[in-house]
Amino acid sequence: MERFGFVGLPNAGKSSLFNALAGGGALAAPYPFATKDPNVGVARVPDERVDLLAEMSRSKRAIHATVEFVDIGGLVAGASEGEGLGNRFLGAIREVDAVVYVLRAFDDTDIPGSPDPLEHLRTLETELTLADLETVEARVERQRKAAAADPSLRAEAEALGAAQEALAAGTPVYRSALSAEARAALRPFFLLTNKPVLAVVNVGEEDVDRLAEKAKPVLDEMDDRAEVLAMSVQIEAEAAQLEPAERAEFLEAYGLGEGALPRFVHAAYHLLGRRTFLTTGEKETRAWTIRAGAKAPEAAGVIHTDFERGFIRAETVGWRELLDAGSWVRARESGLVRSEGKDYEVADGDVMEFRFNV
Ligand SMILES: Nc1nc2c(ncn2[C@@H]2O[C@H](COP(=O)(O)OP(=O)(O)OP(=O)(O)O)[C@@H](O)[C@H]2O)c(=O)[nH]1
Ligand SMILES: [Mg+2]
Repeated sequence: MERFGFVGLPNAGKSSLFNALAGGGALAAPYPFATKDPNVGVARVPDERVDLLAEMSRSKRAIHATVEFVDIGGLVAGASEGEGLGNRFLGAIREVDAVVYVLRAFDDTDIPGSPDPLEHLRTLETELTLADLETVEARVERQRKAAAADPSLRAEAEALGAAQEALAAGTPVYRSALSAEARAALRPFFLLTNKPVLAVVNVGEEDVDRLAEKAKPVLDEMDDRAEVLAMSVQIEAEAAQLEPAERAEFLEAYGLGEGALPRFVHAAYHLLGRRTFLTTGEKETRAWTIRAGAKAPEAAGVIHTDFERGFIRAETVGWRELLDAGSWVRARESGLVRSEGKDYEVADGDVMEFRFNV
């Protein structure tokens, strides 16, 4: 399951975003540090392909992919030195797949805080960078000594040294000049700024028809290093409280389509390079998440390690073609089902059945 950790200044809308995506459960309040303990929630990834194929196969169960969200307390300038709630909650998001910056761009004089997302971004990154610098400084000497004795540790030690230099200069690792290899070597240290970033620009209700314009300053500042998504977290959180039919009507009135979750997941999967393949049958129809570029045996391994070990071939058909054919049998009769081997790169939306031998 993909996991996302939210960071931001107090009152930026982290808990409201959590509610919008996870369907509620977090206290969102107009005072700083409303969140004292991390909120953890799981959401089903909306995916019509699963629903349609489940209907076609009369599956007993339809299993969507799920994602996890972790909402922590707000950070303030000086958090690394204990200001506000300090930065101890950052530990709760060390192991997430991506960090979500919640940047406030809504103006509301009743709610303390600046409405300038770039100011939020700067303060936030300073604190994350300082937290990482602390982590790196605690390790770098020890790692150097270890590498002197064991050359296999050299890449890690060198990467730590490079990270220390970038962080000390105030640059988060993901925005630094560190190579992909160096960043991979840093993975065991769980640095916060070494993770992919998705920035959510939280705009006011009055700006929902100008999302692209509101996202632009952050987009420019990020210079392609992060995914940037603008939304009115408030409206989306209100929508998430409603019954599905009412929700659709409510979002429609704002011209917001399906709402926050599909857009968020789409941006997040893009950021992380994730793809979905499907399996369908009477027992269940299910969405499985793989990395972009994964070959058929790797996809099989997501279901079961035996499938990967004993992989022979994968019967494969695009979900739309299968649906149009109406069943596996008919799709096969029409020659739509391809028999793919171990070098086949799985495409998003492939429906697969694995042949294996153990
Ligand atoms: N007007 C307006 N208010 C918003 C918006 N997003 C959030 N709020 C309000 O701002 C306040 C703070 O939101 P939260 O979601 O609690 O913020 P947070 O980032 O979790 O704050 P902490 O947990 O204190 O760090 C709440 O009263 C929200 O209702 C918005 O887009 N517009
Ligand atoms: Mg909160």
